[in-house]
Amino acid sequence: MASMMKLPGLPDLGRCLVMGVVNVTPDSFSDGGDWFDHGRAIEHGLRLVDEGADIIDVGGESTRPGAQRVSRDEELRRIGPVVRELVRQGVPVSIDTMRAEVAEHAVEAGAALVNDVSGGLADPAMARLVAKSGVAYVVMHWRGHSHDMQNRAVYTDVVHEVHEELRQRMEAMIAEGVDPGQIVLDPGLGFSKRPDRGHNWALLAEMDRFHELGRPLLIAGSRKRFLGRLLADADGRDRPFTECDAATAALSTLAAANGAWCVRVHDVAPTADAVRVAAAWSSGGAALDEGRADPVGGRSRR
Ligand code: PMM
Repeated sequence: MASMMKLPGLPDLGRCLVMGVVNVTPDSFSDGGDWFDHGRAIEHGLRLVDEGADIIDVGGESTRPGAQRVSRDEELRRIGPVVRELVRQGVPVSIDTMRAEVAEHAVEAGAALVNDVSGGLADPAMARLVAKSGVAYVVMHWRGHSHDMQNRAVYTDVVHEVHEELRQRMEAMIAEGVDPGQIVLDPGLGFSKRPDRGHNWALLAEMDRFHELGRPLLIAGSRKRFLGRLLADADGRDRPFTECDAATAALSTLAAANGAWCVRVHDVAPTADAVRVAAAWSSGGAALDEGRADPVGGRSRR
């Protein structure tokens, strides 16, 4: 199954992995400003590992709808010390960036995965960097920068179009020298997908179509607006993202049960439990019966 594919430099625990988010930004959608200070960001990353995160995704640029870009130097200033310290403490680190120079800096510091929400479209130098470094690389479905991405959420058949565009990006990266074994695919929930049009749910309902592309899948729906919209109150007001963590954990369970390789979340503890429930369910408790003390990969406690 796609979820069990081994990626270079990353754990293979026989279950869906949990990626904990550390946004070192003042303006990210759900946690902007919370971890903007380097010390707090590092502490938070380590806490998420204690809660069961297998990978920590460090980002220095907000991609919330409408966000403006930050400079390369500012992005480097934000992520550098956080990536270095988490790597030093033995944490598998992912760098959430669209810039090849930022990815290069993080990989040299020991990051094991480059998480590029633009799938190589934002920076033409990204493919070369990824090919040269050999690290795992997330290709996400993307139609443009945050300032106007929601204007591009126009589809006749969202599943078909996202599938095709993702396949083309994967092939473009491979044509530039990236080994297919480095690639993870992500349908990009919330990115040029409208919360009021069912775009995100259509993609989730047809996850199998994305498995056909033959690469591990990353699902990142945590605290996104389509959850708030689903859970709107009787007056039609979206549920605040701070109250969407139970829905996120439910999403994690279903993503894991449907073969996701990894789920990216802000609130790690419930999802760490969710992926274990999904693994035990789908194996029929086989690992438990074998008497393994660590039936579904254990918690990655330090
Ligand atoms: N979403 C956000 C940031 N990084 N990376 C991937 N691969 N997929 C995503 O859907 C994704 C991402 C935005 O979420 P946040 O700012 O609330 O963390």
